[in-house]
Amino acid sequence: MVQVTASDVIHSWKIPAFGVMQDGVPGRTAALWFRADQEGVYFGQCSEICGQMHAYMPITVKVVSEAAYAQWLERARAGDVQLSAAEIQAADSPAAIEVASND
Ligand SMILES: [Cu+2]
Repeated sequence: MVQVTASDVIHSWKIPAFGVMQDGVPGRTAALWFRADQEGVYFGQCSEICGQMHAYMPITVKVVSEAAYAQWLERARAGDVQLSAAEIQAADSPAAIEVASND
């Protein structure tokens, strides 16, 4: 489940590969859910013409295995929420990113 809100104007959180879109409204919290069947990096974009910086509001969802999530959660609880250099490099490498499609 994903909770969506905004702090300035109305935005719209959309990930086409998951078939979800939810407005983010200041002062309110909305929720949506989706089922991700494949690991990978999924991209979206704010889908509300929200202002001058609208074109610079990409959305990224990284779907990982339960084991990888548990490992990340353990590190986050210890205060290590920064990506390692290896993770950043892996994310920048086209071979390491499986971009999902709507197929
Ligand atoms: Cu926006």
